[in-house]
Amino acid sequence: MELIKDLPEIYEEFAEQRKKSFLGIKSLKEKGVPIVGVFCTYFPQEIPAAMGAAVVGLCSTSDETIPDAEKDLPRNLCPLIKSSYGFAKTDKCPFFYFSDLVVGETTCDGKKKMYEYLANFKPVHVMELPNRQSEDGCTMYKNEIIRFKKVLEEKFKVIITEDQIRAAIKERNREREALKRLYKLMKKDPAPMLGDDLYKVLYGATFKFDKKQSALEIYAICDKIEKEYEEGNHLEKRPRIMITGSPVSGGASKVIKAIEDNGGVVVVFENCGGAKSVEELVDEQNPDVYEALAKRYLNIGCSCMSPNPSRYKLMGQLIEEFRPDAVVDVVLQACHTYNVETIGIKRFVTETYHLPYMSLETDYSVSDIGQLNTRMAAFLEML
Ligand code: BJ8
Repeated sequence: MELIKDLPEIYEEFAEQRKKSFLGIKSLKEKGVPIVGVFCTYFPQEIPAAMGAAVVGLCSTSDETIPDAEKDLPRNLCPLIKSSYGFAKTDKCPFFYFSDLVVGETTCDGKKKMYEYLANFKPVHVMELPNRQSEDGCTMYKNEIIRFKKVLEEKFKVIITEDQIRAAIKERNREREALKRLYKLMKKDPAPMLGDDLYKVLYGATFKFDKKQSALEIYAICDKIEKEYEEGNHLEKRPRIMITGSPVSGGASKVIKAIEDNGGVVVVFENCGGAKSVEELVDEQNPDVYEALAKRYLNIGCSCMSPNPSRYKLMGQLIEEFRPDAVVDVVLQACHTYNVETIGIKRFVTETYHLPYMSLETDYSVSDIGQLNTRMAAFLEML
């Protein structure tokens, strides 16, 4: 695929993709395509994809709807949870509006309790996610995936076959491979692009409903970046940063900006939205498609798992691959699980890898941007 546009224009188009897909989802709805709204990386996308449904990430990353949410929910709750609820309550998320079914998982306490109230606005199905990545946990999640498949079959009066699931697994794996090729380009030093631009593509791609086409586009972008890199078009040398912790989309993307406005470059996102959501493929050789899905999804290293070895494993792998100069651990305010995990992550980063580490707590507001910039400038200065 030939890309005629320049890279900055392509990045901006991906940044606009969420808004552009408002119309896309409307037209899918008019054609009778079932719409499934989701919030979390643990959601096994292949099951609804197998029946031809569109899967869409629901709005949850802006502080615009938080005052409305705080009328019902406690103020000292994670902004992601308040924002999600606020969008549903105020009907300001077009994806929520068009969703036939909203699916949540029993991840952190705040989220799973919030889903109880979300059911006042939409049909909600909650998947029971175990908190341990044990063999029993895997069997339990496999059964949950089968239960979810039955819920879809009953609700939409369809039969979902294993062959359809297998095809969906292949399609999503091809998309994952394309996204991996893109973010692995950041192993180059100096980096080929800003982390902010990389994130625009990673985030925008989740709002492309034609996954085959999306994978082709991403491969074409990779080719273009590589060609430009060979011609000497890349960033100057900058301190290389890994971001880990809570998701940094929307309001929390100010952290990426603070790093890059102060001279650093985010070369790898370990958190959801980055490698945590994409890195591991579903095993296409496993004859048991449900087990293959359960294993892949349950292996995600979110702090709601206890213990959480997958996070350390992925971080170690990414540190070795991307050679960051430091790690920034982002905690969304009142996220107890990521907050408690900071001490373990700090020890891991500083004692095992001897890298500088910073944890910071933030929300979706603009109130701490000045403070973030000051802290980041001082942190980058010492690298
Ligand atoms: S798999 S990171 S998308 S749960 S930040 S709502 S954990 S209090 S966003 Fe997440 Fe799934 Fe995990 Fe990823 Fe709770 Fe923490 Fe808020 Fe969080």
